[in-house]
Amino acid sequence: MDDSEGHSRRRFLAAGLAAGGALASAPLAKAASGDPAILEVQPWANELGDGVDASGYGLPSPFEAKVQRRNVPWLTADTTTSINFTPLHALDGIITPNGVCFERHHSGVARVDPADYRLMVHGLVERPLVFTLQDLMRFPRHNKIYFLECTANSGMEVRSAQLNGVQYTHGMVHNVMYTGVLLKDILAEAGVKTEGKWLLAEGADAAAMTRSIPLEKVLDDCMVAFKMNGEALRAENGYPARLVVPGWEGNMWIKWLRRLEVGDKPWHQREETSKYTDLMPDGSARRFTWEMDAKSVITSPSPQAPILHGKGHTVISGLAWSGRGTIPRVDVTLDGGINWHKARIDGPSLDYALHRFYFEFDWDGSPLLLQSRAHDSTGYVQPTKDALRAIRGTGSTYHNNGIQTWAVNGDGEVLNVEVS
Ligand SMILES: Nc1nc2c(c(=O)[nH]1)N[C@H]1C(S)=C(S)[C@@H](COP(=O)(O)O)O[C@H]1N2
Ligand SMILES: [Mo]
Repeated sequence: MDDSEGHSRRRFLAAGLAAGGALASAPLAKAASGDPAILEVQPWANELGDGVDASGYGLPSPFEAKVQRRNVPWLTADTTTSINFTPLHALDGIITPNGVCFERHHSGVARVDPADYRLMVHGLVERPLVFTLQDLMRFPRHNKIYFLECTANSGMEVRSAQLNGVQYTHGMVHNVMYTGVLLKDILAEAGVKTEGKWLLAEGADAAAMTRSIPLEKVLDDCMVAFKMNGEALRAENGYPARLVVPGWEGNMWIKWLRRLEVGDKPWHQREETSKYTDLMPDGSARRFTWEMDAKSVITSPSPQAPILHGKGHTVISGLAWSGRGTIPRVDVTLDGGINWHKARIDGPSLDYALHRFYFEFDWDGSPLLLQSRAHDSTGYVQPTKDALRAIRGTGSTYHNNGIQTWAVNGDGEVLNVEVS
C-alpha cells in the first residue's frame, strides 16, 4: 500500500500518527528560559582556543571518538583476515569518510611501496606491458562516486535477526569518490586480441585475491583507482591502486592490484568457485552473481542510534543503493509493512552509488516497526527476507538484500527484529 492511496493514508492517521513532509505543529525547540547552556558563558568562550592541529593530519572532534569501525568478535577470531564495519548509524549524506570505510582482508593489509608498485597486463594482448604508478597516472583521469558492498553484507541475518546495530547488519558497504583511470584505456595500450573475452584481476597481497570479469563489463566502466575522496587510497583499501567494478560484488574490487590477464574464458579461481557462489536449497550453486541487488536500510533510528528526544517531530534517515542503476524511490513503513509512505531522497542520485533518504513524521510515543523498501531504476523492488528465503533457503549467506525491521519501543530504544 502506498500513502498516495487515500485508504491506507486514512488507516495510518487512525493509528494516531501524522505522517508526511510537513513539520509538526509542536515547536522543535524549548522556549529560551533558564537554560545555563545558553544563559551562562561557557568555558570555551572564556579562553583562547587550541592552536592549529599539531599532528598535521586532522581527526574528528574528541566528542565523536565513539564513531569507529568495529568488528563482530564471534565472526572474526583474529583481526588479520578480518572484517570491520562502517558505523552507518553515525553517518549522514552519501559519502563515507575514508577513516571509517569498512575493511575486508583475506590476508591482512599489504604494505605496498608505491615506488615498487607494478601492474602487469598480459595474456591475449598484442603487447604485454608493465605499468608503474607514474605510468598509470598519465592516462585520462575520471572521478566517480560508487558504493562498494561486500557480498556477505547482512549475511549473518539470513537465518534470523542477529546483530543489534546497523553497523553490523549492513556496515559492509562504503561509498567514496574514486579518482582513477579506465581499464578500457589501459587495455587499449596493450591491444586486446579478438579472442579476448575475460579478464583475470589479481592482488599483490598474500591472498593474491583473484577474480574473472567479463570483458564487456571491464570495457564499460571498470577503473583502476588511486585516490578516494581526493586523497591517496588508504593502505587498507588497496594503496596505491585498486580495481573498481561499479555495482558488482565487493570481492571483485581487487586491492593492491598487480596483474591483469586477458583470456577467452573464466579461470574458476577459488574466490569464484568454493567462495562467492550461492548454495541453493536443491544443493546446486549459483555462480557469477555479480550485480548487487537493490537494498535499503534505515540508519537512524537504529539500535545504536535510539530516539533521544521523546515524542513529536522525528526524522528517519537511511541509505538505498542498487548495482543495476539509481534509486528513484524508497518507501518507509512505521507499522511493519501495513502502510507504506514515500520517503524523500536528498542529495545526488548516481548510478551504483548510495542514495540518502529521509522520512519526517510526528511520533506519538507508541511502539513502531520501521522498515524501508528500495525501488531501483530497472523497476526491481527490494524483497522481504521471507520472500528471499522462500526461493533461496538459508544455505547461502551471500546477497541478502531483504527488508530490515527495527522495533522502536516507547522510550525510543531500538531492537533488531523480524516481522512475518
Ligand atoms: N587483494 C585483495 N583484494 C580484495 C580483498 C582482499 O582480501 N585482497 N578483499 C575483497 C573483498 S571480499 C571486499 S568486500 C573488498 C573490500 O574492500 P575494502 O576493504 O576497501 O572495503 O575488497 C576486495 N578486494
Ligand atoms: Mo567481501
